[in-house]
Amino acid sequence: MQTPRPPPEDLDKGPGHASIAQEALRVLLVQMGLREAPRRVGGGEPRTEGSGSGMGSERAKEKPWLLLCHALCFSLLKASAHTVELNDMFGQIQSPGYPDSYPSDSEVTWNITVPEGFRIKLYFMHFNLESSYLCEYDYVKVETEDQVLATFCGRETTDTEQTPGQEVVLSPGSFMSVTFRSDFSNEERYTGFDAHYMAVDVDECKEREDEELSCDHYCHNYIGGYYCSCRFGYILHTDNRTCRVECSDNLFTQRTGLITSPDYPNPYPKSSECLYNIELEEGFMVSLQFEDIFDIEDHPEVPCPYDYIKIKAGAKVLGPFCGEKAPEPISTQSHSVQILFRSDNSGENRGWRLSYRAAGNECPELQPPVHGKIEPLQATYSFKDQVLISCDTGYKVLKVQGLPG
Ligand SMILES: [Ca+2]
Ligand SMILES: [Ca+2]
Ligand SMILES: [Ca+2]
Repeated sequence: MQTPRPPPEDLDKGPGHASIAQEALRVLLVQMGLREAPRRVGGGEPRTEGSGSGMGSERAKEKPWLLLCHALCFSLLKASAHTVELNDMFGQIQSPGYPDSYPSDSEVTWNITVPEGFRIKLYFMHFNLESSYLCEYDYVKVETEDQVLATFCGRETTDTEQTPGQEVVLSPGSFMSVTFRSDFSNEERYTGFDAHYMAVDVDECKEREDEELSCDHYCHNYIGGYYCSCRFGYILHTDNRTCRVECSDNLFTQRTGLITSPDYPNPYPKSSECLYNIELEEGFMVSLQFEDIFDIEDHPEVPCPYDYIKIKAGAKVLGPFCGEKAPEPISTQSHSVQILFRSDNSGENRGWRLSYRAAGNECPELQPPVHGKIEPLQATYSFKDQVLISCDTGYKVLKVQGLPG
């Protein structure tokens, strides 16, 4: 393993034979790109892995003139750290001076922004930076606002440093920043890098894991965006994501009937408001009974905040009902009942089924005539029941008594 370079502050050896002022001037010229960097005392051989302490003392010889330089050309160094804003759909990024060797003490950041619905693909055609343990010296760092995507340095990938090679860096969103930094010296000449970027489409249909954003039924990806559509019989909700049904116009006038949530026993549609009206003549009273599966999205603490069923009978309102336990049978005492069922924009629940019966008031006891019969023959009769009274052969119906209506 290569020994990490000690920070300049830890170095305490002398400046060698060159005078401090001369060295400072030389570094200034190098900074300005006017002069080639000097070879260091002890030769310009690249540091090798496991070379250990020798390197620290080699670097140590640079210290005093280097500190002076930092003081002298502070403003120059500052000017070399800059940011470039890139907003095109594609582009090229190169190290300063490319294809010539890059200067020391240089820092450039390219902020790449592409439109929403795209991400950024970055790749390198050429890469040649000074190598160092964990890329401490010179590096190219690729980041988003809150995440480091890659750090590259060196000439080839080792255990502790990585070059981009054929690797493609993809941003998760529509922003990427690329920072190139070189430290205060180079062991030899490095030619830097040549990178390219392009905006690529995000396939929202394949990548949306968040239910709050994904399409309820069908998803259609296109370059720069996506849209949702619905199965036959459904309508896209104004949220452009969930599929609702039109179910506000159900009228029941028979004395018995069966009502279910849409698609029962399959999961009911999202974002829907269904209204079922049971309307019978005055004199009837409707009773309701839930059957089989009852499954409406609920919450352990808050009563029915998402989906619910509400029953309105005359002036009475029953519910909201939700959860997995069906309400007990309900005698509404009314001939007119409205059932409201509402669902929100998420969840998969199977819904409900109820049967209703409308019963009339009971009639006084009815006896067949002495020489005749009643059809149908029942123990009791109620409001709106119809009977046929007929006489035995040779007799006539004279008067009908006690039958309502
Ligand atoms: Ca360097
Ligand atoms: Ca897309
Ligand atoms: Ca729901």
